[in-house]
Amino acid sequence: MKNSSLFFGCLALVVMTISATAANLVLNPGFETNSGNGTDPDAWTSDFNTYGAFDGGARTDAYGLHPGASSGTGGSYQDLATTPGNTYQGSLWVQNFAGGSGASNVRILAGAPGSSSPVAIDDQGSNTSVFNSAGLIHNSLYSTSTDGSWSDVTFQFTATGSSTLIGLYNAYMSGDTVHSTNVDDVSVTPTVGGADIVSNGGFETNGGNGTDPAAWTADFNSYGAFSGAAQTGSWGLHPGASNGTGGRYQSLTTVPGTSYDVSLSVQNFDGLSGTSNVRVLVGDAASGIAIDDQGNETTAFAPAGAVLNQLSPTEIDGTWSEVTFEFTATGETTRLGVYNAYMTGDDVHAINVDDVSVIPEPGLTFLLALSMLGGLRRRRRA
Ligand SMILES: [Ca+2]
Ligand SMILES: [Ca+2]
Repeated sequence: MKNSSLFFGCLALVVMTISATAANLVLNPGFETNSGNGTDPDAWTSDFNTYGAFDGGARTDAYGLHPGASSGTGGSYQDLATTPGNTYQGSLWVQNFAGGSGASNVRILAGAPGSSSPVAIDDQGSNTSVFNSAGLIHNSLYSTSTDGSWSDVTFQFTATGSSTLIGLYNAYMSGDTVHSTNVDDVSVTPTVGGADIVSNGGFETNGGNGTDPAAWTADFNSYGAFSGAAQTGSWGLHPGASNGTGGRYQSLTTVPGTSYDVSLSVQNFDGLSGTSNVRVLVGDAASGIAIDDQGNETTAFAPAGAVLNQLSPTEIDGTWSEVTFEFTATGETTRLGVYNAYMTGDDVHAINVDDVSVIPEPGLTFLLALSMLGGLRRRRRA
């Protein structure tokens, strides 16, 4: 008995170790293998105007990537082996060049290559020569820390092909002051917990502008699918209508007690400058939660059943930003709602949403593995 306990203990440890150290798909992720300053780091290819390996851009060890040259937009990419339908978690560290203070931006792209419909990297008219908007599965812009320190940025995507390009760019955005960045320690790992449980999270399946996107139901005052709201693909969601509060929801199949990561990308309508707010609700079907501070309430969620009720942690502005939340499911069905929230003091009061995902956290794998081991152990004892 003692031996078998030891055996199952070791097996559990092995399962947990495998889960905790999912392989990084990125080759030369720390840019340490290169031929010196200003060269392409091994496994990375210049898209346009990239400086390359830089010994002044290291967060760890000796080298980092300086993705744009001469304080201009530019960057590098590499091809990752992926499994269609699987979700991936990405991370990288960014800093202003020379630790300078002020604002800079880094753009992250993932998707398939193509020469038509190029994707904009900055707001100055620079386009990638590698990524095609039709095959794009991730597009996000991140601000560096304005005090010049390194900060960790994370992103997610669901692969659509057996190979996925990932591109990292310095993006010269109007209003920035530094326009020059370093990048180091890139990782992309398969999400151990499982696949995205949101249906039509990219809103690509719909009947045209102003219609219900497939799988999404209007709660109240929702415009619906909108071709002007795409971060990736051709469509997004305009959750409210006429600059007013409103939104949509769908039902997810969940496992009670399991934690889920919610991610969505949000931007002001028409890329307008100024502030807006998004509210994300997760919970049971019923009515009565306030969406804004104007007296508008959902008819689709119950106050007592809400396991998540949050305004965006920061106000939305004219650029796409990723908003992330976490919740623990309490039932086998969980509603997810996304709303434009008209808050007093905001300027724009209208948002677009795209790329909504809900992914079970890796803990699920541990629990399933451990409960399977528990079952095995009970059978051996019987
Ligand atoms: Ca490094
Ligand atoms: Ca989309």
